[in-house]
Amino acid sequence: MSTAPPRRWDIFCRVIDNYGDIGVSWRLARQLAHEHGAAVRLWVDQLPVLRALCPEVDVNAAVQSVQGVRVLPYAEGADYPPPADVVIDAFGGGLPPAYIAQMAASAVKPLWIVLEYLSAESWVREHHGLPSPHPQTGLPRYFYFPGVAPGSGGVLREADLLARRDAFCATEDAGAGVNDLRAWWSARGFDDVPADAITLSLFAYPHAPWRELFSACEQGASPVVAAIPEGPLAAAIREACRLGQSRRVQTGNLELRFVPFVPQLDYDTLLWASDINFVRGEDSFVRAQWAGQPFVWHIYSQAEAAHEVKLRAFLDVFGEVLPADSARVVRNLWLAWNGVAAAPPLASAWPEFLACRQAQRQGLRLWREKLLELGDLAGNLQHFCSGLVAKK
Ligand code: TRH
Repeated sequence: MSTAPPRRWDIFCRVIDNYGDIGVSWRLARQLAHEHGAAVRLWVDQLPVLRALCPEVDVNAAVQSVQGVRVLPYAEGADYPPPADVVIDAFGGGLPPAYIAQMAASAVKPLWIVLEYLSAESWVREHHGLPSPHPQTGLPRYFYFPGVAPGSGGVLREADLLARRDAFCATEDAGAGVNDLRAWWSARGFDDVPADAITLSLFAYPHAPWRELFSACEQGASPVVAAIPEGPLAAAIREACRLGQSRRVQTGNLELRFVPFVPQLDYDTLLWASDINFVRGEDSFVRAQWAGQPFVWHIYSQAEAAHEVKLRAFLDVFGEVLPADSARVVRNLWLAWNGVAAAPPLASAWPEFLACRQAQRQGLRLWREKLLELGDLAGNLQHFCSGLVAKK
């Protein structure tokens, strides 16, 4: 019987769309390698998508080591080396049949973990960690659910994340960080942000009701500066407003700044430096929670409006750390931003949201404590797998 924690990990990621699948897989891979001394291979089917998050990646390399992780191509018909101790099937995208055959032929069967999507729904507690042996081979397979409530796998958080975030925000509060912010904007070719402006980072899917948001900001009492990362939303705004390739546009009290899509390691800084963060999908949504600034989630749409159930489930648990009135205001804006039928108009939800930013920041400090109590996803996963290996 072996009790040593599993050291060799294979993570298989098929990019369905956008950046979330690889965003989570890459973050997990790095953390397992850096903080748990694991030998990690990340198998990914779309290297250019990983490259957007990590510019060091060579899209033409068959095998490469990047930030302590071996990155390899995930291809259906390819040959695979002997499997690792733990195999992560990211978001249930599936494993290549040739690799499964190798797993089945191994003397010591690897652990197969299906890493699921994050959800705050209560059923997660009953399904998290359950065994579900692979029907064709009988290989041991388990479902693992990230989550924000006890009984789930928690969310990803690097060991030094909060110290880095707190150091950045402390210098901001003391005024010293102004230089960092100035440098951030000037490195991207922009003037400094006016001192009285509310800054937004705006990462959302193109179908978000951005016109309503912009119109509320244009007419608002305070100047607003919105940083919009290049991508489908920026393209949709440019096209609809006939902005051509302009990088900066002033309209009423709103200034739009189109900023480059930054490497994943830099994205946190944008969140920390913004007064309000609009985020989407899964990974940016989690990073906004750790950033601790008021945020608005544009959830990934699913068939039959399944995402609305997920959205409301999160709002229910998140609302517990907010005063009742602020919880109502946050819910209203999030439902409006997600186009939920019968949501109040964004025009009225937005100023109310702005007015309770302080209460939201306080609530987010409590939220952070709650998330910390869950441990972090990579550490929890390591612990879970070590336990299973010890039982073998
Ligand atoms: O890109 P997303 O919408 O990704 C996904 C996928 O669509 C997936 O199929 C879906 O199931 C899932 O959402 C729920 O959103 P997400 O998860 O926030 O991923 C974005 C990643 O991009 C995240 O790791 C942060 C990173 N990022 C940068 O590195 N630089 C940037 O400038 C920005 C804006 C984001």
